[in-house]
Amino acid sequence: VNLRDLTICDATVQMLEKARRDGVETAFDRAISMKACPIGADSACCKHCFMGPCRLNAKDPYGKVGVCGATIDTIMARNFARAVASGSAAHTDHGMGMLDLFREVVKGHAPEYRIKDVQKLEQVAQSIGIEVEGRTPEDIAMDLYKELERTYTQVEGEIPFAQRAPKKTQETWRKYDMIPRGSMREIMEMMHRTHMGVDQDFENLTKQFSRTALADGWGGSMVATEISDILFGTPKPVAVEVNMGVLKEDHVNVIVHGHEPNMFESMLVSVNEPTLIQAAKDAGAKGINLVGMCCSGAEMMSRHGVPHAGNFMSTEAILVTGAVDAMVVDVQCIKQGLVKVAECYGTPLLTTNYRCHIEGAQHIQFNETKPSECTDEMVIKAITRFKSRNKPIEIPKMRNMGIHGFSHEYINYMLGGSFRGSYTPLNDNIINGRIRGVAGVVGCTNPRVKQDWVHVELVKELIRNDVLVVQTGCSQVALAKAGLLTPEAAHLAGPGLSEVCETVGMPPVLGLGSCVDNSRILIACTEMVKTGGLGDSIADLPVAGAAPEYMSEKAIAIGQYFVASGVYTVFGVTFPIVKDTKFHDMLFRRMEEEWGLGKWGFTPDPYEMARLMIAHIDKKRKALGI
Ligand code: BF8
Ligand code: SF4
Repeated sequence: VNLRDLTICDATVQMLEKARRDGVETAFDRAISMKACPIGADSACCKHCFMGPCRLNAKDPYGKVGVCGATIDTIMARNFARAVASGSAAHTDHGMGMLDLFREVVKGHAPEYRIKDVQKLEQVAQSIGIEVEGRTPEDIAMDLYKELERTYTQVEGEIPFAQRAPKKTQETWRKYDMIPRGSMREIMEMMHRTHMGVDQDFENLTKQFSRTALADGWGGSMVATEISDILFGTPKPVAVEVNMGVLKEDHVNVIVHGHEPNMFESMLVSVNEPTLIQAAKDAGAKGINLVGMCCSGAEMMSRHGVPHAGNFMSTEAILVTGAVDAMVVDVQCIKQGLVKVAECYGTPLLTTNYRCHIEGAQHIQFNETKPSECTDEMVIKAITRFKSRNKPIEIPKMRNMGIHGFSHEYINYMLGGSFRGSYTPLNDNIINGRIRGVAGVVGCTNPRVKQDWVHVELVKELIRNDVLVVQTGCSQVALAKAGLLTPEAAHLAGPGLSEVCETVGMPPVLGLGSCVDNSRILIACTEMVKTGGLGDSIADLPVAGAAPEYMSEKAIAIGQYFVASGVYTVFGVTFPIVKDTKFHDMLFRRMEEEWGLGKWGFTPDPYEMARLMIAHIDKKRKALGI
């Protein structure tokens, strides 16, 4: 296999070459030797009970049913629902972790953290009807905590952030009973209803997994984003370097890879601790070099300009440099395969969250009441490893500067000139046609497709057609490595978009942060609706979404909450569903045509994907008469 067929990331290629020489195996190798199961890929199997597992025939979907009689539509809808439940659980549990920290901060139990962004606190509180005038931040924060706890624990009613959505979008949700009560209840009910012998109507299941997904997008993910902004600061544009070249041979290199910003924030404090810097120098290093990977890396680069070393499919490859003195992880997207690679290069792999131990990794529990205890200890471990480096080090030279940290608040500010301004200039540019529409391109990388390639080709095609692109997660890092998160990339955009970019001095591709920060896109869409001229609901907007190289269940949850919010969303790689079935028709047509929401699309081809998204944007423009 030619390594250039596996990834367009030069640094990853270089490290995969070295891995071959070193006899080290990665997920790329395993994806080649282990072909995907064709029955599972179509979601034509069920193991929800022990009369099975049952296999249906995707080529003749209605020719057979499971032992219990379950049809292909029931089986696919249940499998899809469980992916949504799992993905939503991941984001909402992350959000709950942030909310737990927020509560401890408000109560004064976590003295090393504080409310950093009072303006954001007030804005978020106001957005759900909490009085802020003449009150102390502590008072407002306590009320906000109590309100947001309902996102999780509420048994009846509507989760608080649902009221931020456009009125018409809310009405559609209410009509189909889709507004989440509390995420714990929705996820529990979803698991119940997909148990053997319960909900066996794909349409009814679609309503519940939409509600479950909305409990993620307008619930758990949004809580994660907003509370993180309040505690750690709302991102503003910042120039940051990405790619493996951010490692420094003469420094102690610490990588943090995961999702929750709290431990990473504390790590940032630890690496700046004078005694630890001195210890690193005593060990012969010039200093301590902290870099991020994956989503917590994306948050830290947006908020603090911490360099980013790469996305999901580069986490094993970067260990092959031999230059990583510690890889610190928390939760989600952490391949168990890292253990072996880390072992080969003598890199400590350190888990920190009680939810995520990995056999063969060392666990150092992170505790928010004494955060630096854990992070200091990990830095010391990294320094020790630096001292005992005994193998040749090879760091790929690639480094790409880009601008990151475009919160929806900042987009507002950038285009409108004031934090309390409006989205009027964006809407105006859409209405006058300079900007054709807005596309969210997000999600993972996946060894079943050429790493970064689908992301990059898709985004280039979109901006060439005057579609402004907003990004999060591993996709944002793919484009940053390709150099598109710079104002200079405006020349790759069509004439209208490049004119807007040049006037404002912004890149044609805006990086919004991590995967939970997809909630920023929901709010940006809402602002566009509320500003006027582009319809009454999110479903009216000339926007589309894509996750061209997705791999996780979280991506399915995100896709479903965008669809249920009114956005046409196209996935690549593979779609876990059999074509020409009733459930397929539900997701790919009926949700839009009959329920007035968004719908799904699928193609692995980036050019076709761009074409589908642009056609949808044009359809919405036409309906708006613009
Ligand atoms: O939440 S984009 S590979 S790192 S799942 Fe994971 Fe996918 Fe990356 Fe972040 Ni999102
Ligand atoms: Fe088979 Fe039905 Fe059991 Fe699923 S629930 S494994 S289709 S018998």
